[in-house]
Parts: sequence; C-alpha cells; structure tokens
Amino acid sequence: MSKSDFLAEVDQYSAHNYHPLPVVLTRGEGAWVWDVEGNKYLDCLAAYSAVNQGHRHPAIVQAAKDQLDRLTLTSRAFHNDQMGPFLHELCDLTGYEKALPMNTGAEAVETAIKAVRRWGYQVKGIAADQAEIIVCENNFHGRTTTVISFSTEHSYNTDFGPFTPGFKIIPYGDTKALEDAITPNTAAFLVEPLQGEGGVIIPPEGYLAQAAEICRSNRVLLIADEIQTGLGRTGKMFCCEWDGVRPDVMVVGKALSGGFYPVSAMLADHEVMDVFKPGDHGSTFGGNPLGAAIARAAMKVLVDENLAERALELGDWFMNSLRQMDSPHVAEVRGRGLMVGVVIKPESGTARPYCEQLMQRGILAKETHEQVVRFAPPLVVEKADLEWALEQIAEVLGARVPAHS
Ligand code: IF1
Repeated sequence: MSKSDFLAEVDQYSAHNYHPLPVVLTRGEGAWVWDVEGNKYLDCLAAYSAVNQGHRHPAIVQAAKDQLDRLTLTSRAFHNDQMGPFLHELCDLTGYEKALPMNTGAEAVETAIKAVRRWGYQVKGIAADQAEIIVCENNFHGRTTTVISFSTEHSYNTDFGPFTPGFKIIPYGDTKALEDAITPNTAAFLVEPLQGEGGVIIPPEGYLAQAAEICRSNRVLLIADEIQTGLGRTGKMFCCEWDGVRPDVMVVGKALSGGFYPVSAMLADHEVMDVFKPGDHGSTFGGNPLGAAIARAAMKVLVDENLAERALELGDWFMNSLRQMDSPHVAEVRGRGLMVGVVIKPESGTARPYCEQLMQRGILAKETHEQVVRFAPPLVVEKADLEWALEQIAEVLGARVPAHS
C-alpha cells in the first residue's frame, strides 16, 4: 500500500476527529521514526510525552516480551504478581502512600475527581451533592464527558452537553482568584503545573507553592495533573518539584508506560485513598500484569538513565539556541526541560505551516493552539540530533544558524 492509500483508508474509515500531519509511520527507535516511504524523522512530539524513554526502549521491550509470555490480564477479581511491585515502586518514585492503577490519563483524572468528592463528603463534611472542584481556564485534563464539562475550549465540549456540575473555573496562574473561589464546599483544586496543551504556559514564579498553601489553610485538596509534565519531561521527575510542592493528589499517565501501553494512576496518601471501598471504583484493565510489568521497566529507565536531568540540560541548551536564532517570525521561546513552545508572531501566520515545513525537513512537531509550535522529543534524544534539528528549524524560521556551544 502506498502512503496515499493509507491516508485514503483512514479518511474513509476513521471518524474525522483529528487533523494529523500527512505522514504514515511504520517504525521507531529512540528519538527517531520512519515512514512507509522510508523517510526518517526526528520525533519532536514523543506521542505528547508518552514516549519520554524513546521508541521501543530495549529494556521495556524485554519486560513486555517476558510478560507476554507469562500472563497479560487477570482482572481485579484476582491478584497478579506484577501489580503489587508496580504500585510499590510507583509509590517509592512519587513519595505517596498509595496508588490506584487505571489506563488512560482521563480515567486517572476521573478517579481523582471521585476520590476528592468523596473525601469532601466523608472527611471534610461537605453537605450531600454540594462539593465543588476548582479548575483553571485553558485546562486540558482529557476527553470524558465530566472532564470536558469544565473545559474552556469550545471545540472540546460544544454540543456534548448536558455537562457534569460542580466545577468552578478560574484564571490560570492567579492565586487571588483561587482564594476568592474557595467556599466551605470546595473539595479540591485541580491544576496542571504547566499547561501543555494550553500552549506551554508556565505559571508565575511560586504559583504552585502559594496555591498549595492556600489549599492547605482552607482544607482544600491540591490535585496536580502530571500526566504530561511528569516523569522527567520538564527537567524534574515531576513538574511540581520546580515549586517544591507535594500535592495531596497526583495523577500520572503517558510516560508511565514509556508509550507501550495505556497505564495511568492516581496517587495519594491514606486519608484520601481510603475513601474507596471494595466495589466503589475500578477498571477491567487497570493494574493488569502486562501494563504493570511494562510500567515497572519504564520507571526504571527514567531513573537509571537520569532522564529528568538530561531533559533539564538538553532543554536549557535547546531553548537558548532557539532564542539565539532571533527569527523574525518568533515572538517567544518558552518552556521547561524538553517541553518547549515556540510562539509564532500573528503577522507571520499560524504554527501549522511551520510544522508542515519542518516535516519536509525530517522533523515531526505539532502545533498547539494556533500560534505555538511545540518541541518535546523523547528525553533520550542525542545532543547531535538536536543540533541537526536546530539547523532545520533555523531554515524554516528564516533565521541564521546559531553557533553551537
Ligand atoms: C489527544 C492534547 C497533549 C493531558 C493532561 C490528561 C490528559 C492529557 C495534562 C488525558 C492528554 C493528550 C490527549 C491527546 C493529545 C494529548 C494532548 F493536545 F490533547 F492536549 F498532550 F497536549 N491530562 N493529552 O495532556 O490523557 O486520556 O489522553 O491518556 O486527545 O489527542 P489521556
């Protein structure tokens, strides 16, 4: 089948809920992917940070193969010998007492919403059905009906209502708004430590620390969505570490499996997690031995290969190099670690054509919102690969090639 056959097939049989770049990938290794025509690309999206460990990391491949040969799914009706070690290691990595395994990020967010609501009623003493959760404008927490109920992006929720009540939306980065929004019925504040889909938006200095303090003094739980920012991406194992904050509840997903399999989790201490009793919540696949074995290997790679530090070093250097380009089309370069946003000036058009040109030159990057080109390669990317990428980016952005340090 030719590339155009693949594109036509998807056009015919798939729902039109995406607008992907017209590239058909068939193989990946490390930071690189190959298309069906044999072209090679540097993957600067890394499956929205699910492939932090690189495509087909050998240690994760081995763990997956070993587990495929033994046992894949038991359901939670029985125990398996991978889930316990997985949750133990996840708690060690994150510093929480308990973890609840799910599959997708949105499910982990839903799990956190259920947990904090129940905590609100059973521990804090909020009157029945009155619990409120505060969220931020421009948020992205997933696609379920409840989660899109508090999205401020019209395309995510138009004509998908009626919506789940109980959410209050405040501006991101505004601690005064958080204080004002809290009432005795507030159970939790759900926030991304850095807004990824929102356009790589970094909150003001100290925002999370102040928010954590406001939450603590009002007996409101702080939920950090580290699904995209967590597991090394921003140059720390978790982005909240930038503010020295330990949230009451954390949700992780994506790179928890190194991109092999959907594995997510909600993390908390006893006080919150103990609101769940047998039968209250679950998932057929959550905690399955294949996903658990994969996630164990994926976490080990992050630690063994110091991928958070690597993201920090490479990210700082990459961002500086981008800034030195002083492209006439770039309004701003911002980011943390290897989550980098290049903001295209409105007079230079939208980000999409730049992504298309980058693709022609062997770089896969995806626009987010209209004006931002996001660069978030696997954290195993080599500096030499990024040097090469910078040359391509400089050509596309119409700037001189920066001197490499
Ligand atoms: C798509 C975006 C990124 C997330 C945060 C929860 C979830 C996500 C902070 C839900 C998921 C994904 C969804 C994916 C593309 C990607 C994305 F552009 F849509 F927003 F990364 F920026 N919290 N983000 O970023 O996790 O249920 O998908 O496992 O919808 O195409 P999920």
